[in-house]
Amino acid sequence: PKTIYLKDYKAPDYWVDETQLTFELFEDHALVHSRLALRLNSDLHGDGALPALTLHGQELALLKVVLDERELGEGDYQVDDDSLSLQPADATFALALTTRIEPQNNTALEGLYKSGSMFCTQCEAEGFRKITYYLDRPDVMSRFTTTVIAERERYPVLLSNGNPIASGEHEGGRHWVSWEDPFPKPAYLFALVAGDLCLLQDSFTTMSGREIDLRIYVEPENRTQCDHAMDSLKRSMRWDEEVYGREYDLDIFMIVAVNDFNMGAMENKGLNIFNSSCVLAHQDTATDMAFQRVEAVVAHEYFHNWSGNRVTCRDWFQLSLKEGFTVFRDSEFSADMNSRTVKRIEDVTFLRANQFAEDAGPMAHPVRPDSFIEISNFYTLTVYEKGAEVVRMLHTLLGEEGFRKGTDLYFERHDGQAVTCDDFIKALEDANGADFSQFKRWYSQAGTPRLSVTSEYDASRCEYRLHFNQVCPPTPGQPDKLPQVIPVRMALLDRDGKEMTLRLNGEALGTEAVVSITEAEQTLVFENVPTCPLPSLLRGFSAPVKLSYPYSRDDRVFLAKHDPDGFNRWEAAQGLAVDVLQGLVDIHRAGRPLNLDQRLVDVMRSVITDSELDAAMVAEIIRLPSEAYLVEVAEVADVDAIHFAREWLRRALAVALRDDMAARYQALAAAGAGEFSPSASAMADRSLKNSLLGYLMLTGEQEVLNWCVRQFVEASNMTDRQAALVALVNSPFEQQREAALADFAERWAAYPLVMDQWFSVQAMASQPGALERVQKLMEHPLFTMRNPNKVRALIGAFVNQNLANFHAIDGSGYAFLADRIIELDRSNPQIASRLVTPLSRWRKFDDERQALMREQLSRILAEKLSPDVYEVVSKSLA
Ligand code: BAL
Ligand code: ZN
Repeated sequence: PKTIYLKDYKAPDYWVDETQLTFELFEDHALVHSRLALRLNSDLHGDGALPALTLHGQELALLKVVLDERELGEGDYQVDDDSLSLQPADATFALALTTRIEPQNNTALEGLYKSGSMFCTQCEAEGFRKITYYLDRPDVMSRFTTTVIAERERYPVLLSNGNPIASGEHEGGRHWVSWEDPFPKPAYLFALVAGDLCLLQDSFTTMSGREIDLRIYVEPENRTQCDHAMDSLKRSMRWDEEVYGREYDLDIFMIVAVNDFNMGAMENKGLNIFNSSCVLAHQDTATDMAFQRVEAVVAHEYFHNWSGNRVTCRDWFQLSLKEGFTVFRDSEFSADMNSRTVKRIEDVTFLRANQFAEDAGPMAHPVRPDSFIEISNFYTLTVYEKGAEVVRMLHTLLGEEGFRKGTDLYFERHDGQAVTCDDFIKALEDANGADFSQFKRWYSQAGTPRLSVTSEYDASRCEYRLHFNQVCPPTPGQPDKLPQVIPVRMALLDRDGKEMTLRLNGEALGTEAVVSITEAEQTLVFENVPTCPLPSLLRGFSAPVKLSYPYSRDDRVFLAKHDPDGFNRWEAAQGLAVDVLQGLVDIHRAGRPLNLDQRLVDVMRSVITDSELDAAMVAEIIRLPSEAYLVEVAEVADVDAIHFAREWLRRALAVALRDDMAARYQALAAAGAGEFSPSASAMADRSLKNSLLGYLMLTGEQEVLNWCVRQFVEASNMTDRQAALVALVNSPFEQQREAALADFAERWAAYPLVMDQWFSVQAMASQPGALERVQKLMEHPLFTMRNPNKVRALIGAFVNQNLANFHAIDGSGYAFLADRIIELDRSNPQIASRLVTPLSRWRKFDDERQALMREQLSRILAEKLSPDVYEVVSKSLA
């Protein structure tokens, strides 16, 4: 397969001013008629010479080509596997095409396909070329008019982008609807839906007083699970007006939920198509986490209407222009709707366990990649989450007001355009008179910088020095890195935990400051520092770096109890837990008995018994770092020792804190009994209660088992029921475990998303024998490899979240995964490619496992592969 480079970007030879599409949908195929108004790009071809027109197209049967009303014969154009070329005779011309496609046989879920009985589309990034021949690139923006024709009985609802303009009946029980989208857009934002759907309808009045018709379409059985998504949509619309001054532009905004979807959701103009897992939420069937995900994804897709649709990407190397910015926007929205600190903790935890691992692995790439084979492989944690961190740093450096001035200018300057990450930065610079030339290295350099800090206090001069050293490790294709701009939000604490006034270079900075570290080595000298302080560094995780400072465990305990900054209190407790766990891993590897550091018990007890502290914060503080994160921070990860040490510590903490945990659990259970509440504080209480239940079950006490079974049976909501199920499935109480699993499966068999949880809970259970269990579950009548959610729920959960079993030293987990990748690549390359990630991390493990993992990667590489899987596997072995 061919590698595509950013440096080779060239504007298109032709523009498509108008795109008229007519879809005739049938049970075994679809006909797509397109009529394009094309125009020479005279900026490139000012001399009037007419280059050939080459349109993208894949897996299409071309039935008809009409150039300016003249039907062309086969000798008049060239077709290959990826394109259609012909020679225009004029600088402006009309091209009409008819293609035949088979959505029913489209298992890759790209382009037009069927999900159950419904037709739907997914065009980003390059799916439109599987619908018809087109200039399928984001810098070609066109006004679309779409007519959908289908059998009325089966497909009463026919949708596309924009506003509905006409509809009517055809003979033979068929009907049609035409949609017109007045905003020029690239083909990746095209969407079509046809199905028998029911509707939840509401409205929103925009800041200028326009009434918007809001519609959520779902299959009839899901009608009662849409209220939360609708509510989230309205709050997102209001928030984008208030925080960014962005108003919605069409008269109608639609969301459609589909069961078979590769991604979470898609921001097609005016017609967002969602994975049902990101729309449906009802307390009986969805956990609080699912509620929060629905809120975040609805917001994310809505925010794309400006950051992505009105202003889009020039080319796919600029993907983070819209994704990094939009993830930043949705995370700020969620922070405003819920607890800001807890949201930040969740995001940082996720980033460090997952994106840092990507940045240290064979697929490491800059936020703006330089090259790719298959763009679908670059919808990554780096482009999305690290991209959002980069935007967050810009926000930190400019402040709220400066950032808003910058985004106002960006939207005003580039409305209706396809632009680059440089254009985004330029708008922020111009609006603020700032210079981000060095900062832009965050877009071009891959890898996670390590920021090492040391300090010294000069009592005689009352000076406190902080020395910063930044190093970014080599990544594929980038052996050497230049220093980046690292904004460090910080404070200095005295012995009472009080923030000192900061004085730097004669300037008073208040008690908290953001200092920019721009050199490889840099020293800050704080003046008038009366006593030796303890620094509180990188507050709120103000830059995506690996910070190290030689904190002792006592320092961390002090910060965990006294830092006025909530995020850094959590960070100190996490740091303590990581340190303790790393120590336990070493002790276990040395064959010595493990011992419990009472300081960790002390920190945990202090938060569990603190009823003033936000319960969600307590839940975060007592959650031990994940095995995935411990693997990430290890030089060579000993998965068995990590699993053993973490499980040992969890049990030891449960035993040591049994009475405090039990008292808090009981109090929370009593407070939460009665009417279900979806409020943030009720969610926080459930989160803590269930975390405590997980610990308490490790004591093995019959009394706790009774509490757990009672919670499972009597739960008023899925959060509590699922938490009890998880605790039972991970317990040694076999009879109760099997009974709960059977009960759950019987009760929820008709709810695919609930059954996804049932599959996941079992796939993640860490007892031995997990692989056999997963293999058996693959034969369950409700499991299918054709549904991405099912693959993620069972296979994905096992290989990503059951490290001890996946990494079994006999290599069985690796062989199982390789088989699944090979199998899935034949039907759905995007999902297959995602599954390669755990194998790609082979360098993290011991020699024996490395060899086993490489053997499976080589076995995959020997197959005939999609470009998607080929790219990840070949780069993993390079
Ligand atoms: N644009 C693909 C889905 C999303 O990031 O919103
Ligand atoms: Zn997005």
